[in-house]
Amino acid sequence: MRALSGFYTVRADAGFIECRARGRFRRDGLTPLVGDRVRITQNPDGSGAVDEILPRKNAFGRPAVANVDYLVMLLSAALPVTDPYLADRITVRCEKNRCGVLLVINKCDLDPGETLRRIYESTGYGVFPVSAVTGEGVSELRAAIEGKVCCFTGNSGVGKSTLINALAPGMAIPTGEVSQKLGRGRHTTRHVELFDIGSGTLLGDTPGFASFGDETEIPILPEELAGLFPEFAPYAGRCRFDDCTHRAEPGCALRAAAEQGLIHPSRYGSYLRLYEEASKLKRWEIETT
Ligand SMILES: Nc1nc2c(ncn2[C@@H]2O[C@H](COP(=O)(O)OP(=O)(O)O)[C@@H](O)[C@H]2O)c(=O)[nH]1
Ligand SMILES: [Mg+2]
Ligand SMILES: [Zn+2]
Repeated sequence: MRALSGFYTVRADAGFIECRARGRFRRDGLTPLVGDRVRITQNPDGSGAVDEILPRKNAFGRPAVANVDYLVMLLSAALPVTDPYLADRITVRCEKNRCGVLLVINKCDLDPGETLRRIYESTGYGVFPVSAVTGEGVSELRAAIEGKVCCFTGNSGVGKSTLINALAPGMAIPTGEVSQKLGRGRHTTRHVELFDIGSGTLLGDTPGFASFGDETEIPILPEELAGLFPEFAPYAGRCRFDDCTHRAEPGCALRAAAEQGLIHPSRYGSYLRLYEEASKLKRWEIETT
């Protein structure tokens, strides 16, 4: 439930147990993450030791959380207006990490965000128009995340703190972009925690868009990118060329689908931009190895 300076707070049947990790984790280059399922041994003094980390469904570098069921991304058509490209960078990262995605269109009292709604309803991801201020749509979102491990992300000012408070009224969840740096100099430690907001729903760290993901994430290769847009799946293998990159090749089924509006042009546009980015990364990697 919590990681802080080499101490891991584990929720067990017997309650919360403060644990250290066995030395061999360090030797194996493994660190327990918040969200991990672990086996522990309890010491006579009540403290514990993490003996084993059970296989992970997924893991993120930032937020440093494992076994996330849903990344809940907040978007808004009112200020600050969300750039869908920034959101698409993150949906792709979630697909790569095998993590579910929910899209919340917040500030619907100011602007219903019809365009964002059309873009993301076309992806198949769950889309929730809400207003964290009026409470509209909040109970539907609460039901969708019941019993799940979730992390929220979105631009600064999009309403993450307000929405988390609306989901868990009176719980005073510390939502101020929860990753804090404690200490100075060489021994800078990050504090990460999961909060139980009831009904088995656990809320993890809440990074802004800008700090989502980090250098520890596995790079995404250009040729795998199309597979990370779930709504592109019906067109897989239907292009004229087997090695189609879905950019300018003749007979590209995916580009044709985008031109016909079967794939949202905003998502196809993000694909093209991300492809360029991923290609640069790949060239750089080849040059340095
Ligand atoms: N009108 C309106 N304002 C909102 C809504 N959600 C958040 N806000 C306001 O937007 C500002 C930023 O919200 P905050 O929760 O701090 O955003 P965060 O930076 O993502 O945590 C605050 O002034 C909130 O009151 C909403 O649904 N409707
Ligand atoms: Mg906040
Ligand atoms: Zn193609």
